[in-house]
Formats: sequence, structure tokens, C-alpha cells
Amino acid sequence: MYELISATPSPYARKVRIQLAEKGIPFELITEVPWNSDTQTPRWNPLEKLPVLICPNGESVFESRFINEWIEMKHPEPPLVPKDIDSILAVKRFEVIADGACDAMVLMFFEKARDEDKRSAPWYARQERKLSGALREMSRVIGDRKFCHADTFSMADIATGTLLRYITVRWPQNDWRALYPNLAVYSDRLEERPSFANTRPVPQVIRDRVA
Ligand SMILES: N[C@@H](CCC(=O)N[C@@H](CS)C(=O)NCC(=O)O)C(=O)O
Repeated sequence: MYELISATPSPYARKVRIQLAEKGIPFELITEVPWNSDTQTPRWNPLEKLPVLICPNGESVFESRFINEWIEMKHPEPPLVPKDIDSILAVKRFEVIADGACDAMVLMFFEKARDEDKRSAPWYARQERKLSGALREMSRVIGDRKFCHADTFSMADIATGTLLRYITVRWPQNDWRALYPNLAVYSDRLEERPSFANTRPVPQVIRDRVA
């Protein structure tokens, strides 16, 4: 059986959990705090980040977008990526934007964790702009549609839905729902799917000081 190293708030790990659930692939969930000094993650990923998918033969697969592609290739049914090239590229574009926005939010989170006199307001604002830009673009492209691409649930929805819920958990004061009501409707609908409802992000306590 597969094992997945995951953290409860991680949007990256959530993408893999949702994909595995959508495909009905059984796995054992190993929950870690990757920032603590006793994390097992570096044993499995030289980049020391989770999620990590551990295969039954002991091979490890890391980097969420690569894990998602890997699973898609090894377990193509039901497909979560369309077949024609332009549609594949459209789906991947969403994944790039969503992952980039999550990366910006992680940087914001750790900027806030610094001592106040060491924080950089311009750096924080720069990351916040990336998040705003990502939301604006997603709202524009999704419009009033049910899914990111065409009429089918895909990896684009996993990435986008995961980003949107992560904002709600990390920055409840962020006004994205009011700014983009179409994204709020889209997100609420996605969160009703069992694969989403069963993987809602939950903050973790980071014991060791990182920043
Ligand atoms: N680009 C990576 C990002 C993963 C990531 O940043 N994971 C965080 C937890 S949410 C982590 O393990 N960070 C530990 C570190 O960067 O040392 C991916 O998509 O898998």
C-alpha cells in the first residue's frame, strides 16, 4: 500500500490526498510537522518538503505537482487530466498559478513569524500581490463555470480549490470571497465533494523556531 507523508494545513499535501481519494487508491496517511527538527521527511525527500508519496517498493516520489503527474500516469482511471493538448495545457496553467499562490502564502506566513523588527513590509506586500494576482486571474478564467476547464472536474480544480480553502484557513480576514463571489460559489461547491470534505485543512502547532 502507498503511504503519504502529509501535514494537516498543507495545500500541497491536500492536492495529493484529494487525487488519491478521487481515484479510489488506498493509502496510509502519515501526518508530520515538516518544520520540526524530528520530522522524517528528509529521509524521503532530499529537498526536505512534504508531501512525499512512498511506494510499496520503498521508492519515494516528492514535489506535489510531480506526484500528481506520477499518479495520473500510473493510475489513469478515472482521468483527472483531459486528453487533448490545449486542454492539458489549460489545466496545467491553473496548477502553476495555484501552486505559485500557495508558495507566496507560505512566504507570508514565515515573514509574519519573524520578530517584528526583522520583518520586511515590502517583501510581504510583494507576496500578497502574487496572491491577489492569482485570484484575479482565476476569477477571470473560471467566470461562472462549475469547473476550471470545460465541464469536467480535473487537476485544475484540485489545485484551485485547495488554494482557495487554504486562504480561508490561513487568512480568515482575507476578503477574496467578497471580491470574487464567483470563486466563493465555485469553492463552496467543490468543498461538498467527499474528497474535499474529508481533507479540510487544519492548522498545526510548529514546535521549533524556523524563522
Ligand atoms: N513545491 C513543493 C512545496 C511543498 C512545501 O512547501 N511543503 C511544506 C509544507 S506545506 C514543507 O514541507 N516545508 C518544509 C521546508 O520547506 O523545509 C510541493 O509542491 O510539494
